[in-house]
Amino acid sequence: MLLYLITPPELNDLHTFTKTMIAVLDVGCIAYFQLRVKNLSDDSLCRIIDVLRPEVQKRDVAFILNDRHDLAFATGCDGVHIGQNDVTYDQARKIVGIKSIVGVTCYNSRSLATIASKSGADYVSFGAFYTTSTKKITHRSNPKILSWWSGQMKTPCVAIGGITLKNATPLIEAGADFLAISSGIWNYPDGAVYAIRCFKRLISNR
Ligand code: TZP
Ligand code: MG
Repeated sequence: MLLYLITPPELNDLHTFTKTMIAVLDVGCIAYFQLRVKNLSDDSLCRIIDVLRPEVQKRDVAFILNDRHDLAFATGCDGVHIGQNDVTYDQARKIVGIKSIVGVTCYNSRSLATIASKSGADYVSFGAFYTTSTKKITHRSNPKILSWWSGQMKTPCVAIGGITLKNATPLIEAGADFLAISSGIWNYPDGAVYAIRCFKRLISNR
């Protein structure tokens, strides 16, 4: 069990964020890092990727871009995360190539996840498990889908949505392979580095 760190939705002070991100990554226990910022021009997005991507990749963490398979390929990201309203898995795979990571949002749906897995997705994500202000939630998930999935399928599953230190344990016990977290790290009252240290302890030996 490892973590999947998602950026805050806005990165207004990129310099300060980069320093915090490096300190967080250096704690360890993070497998994926997703850049998820909305409503930016391609130029602004590429500028952020150019700053963050090398720091993430040199720590052996996969740099995943949300939504934009085209830019993920063009800018040297390790992969792309696509939702059910983005391009299809096949369209994304065709652009990013067989070596890149493609992850797919599957809400609380066994059938969407089975289709994604059979198509070749590197991971499927289920959520939202809890309420969150990071994203307007259209689907809620139940931990039962994690136990069902991990009992049947080899494709790793990611749990997402409102995950914090206080509510993560049922998802870990249900069989999530990765916990995807944004506000539970960045908005933690004692700081992001402290939060990630606590998560590291929580998931150790899982
Ligand atoms: N998809 C479902 S919930 C969510 C996304 C991208 C937001 C995750 O952020 P947080 O702050 O951990 O709820
Ligand atoms: Mg999307």
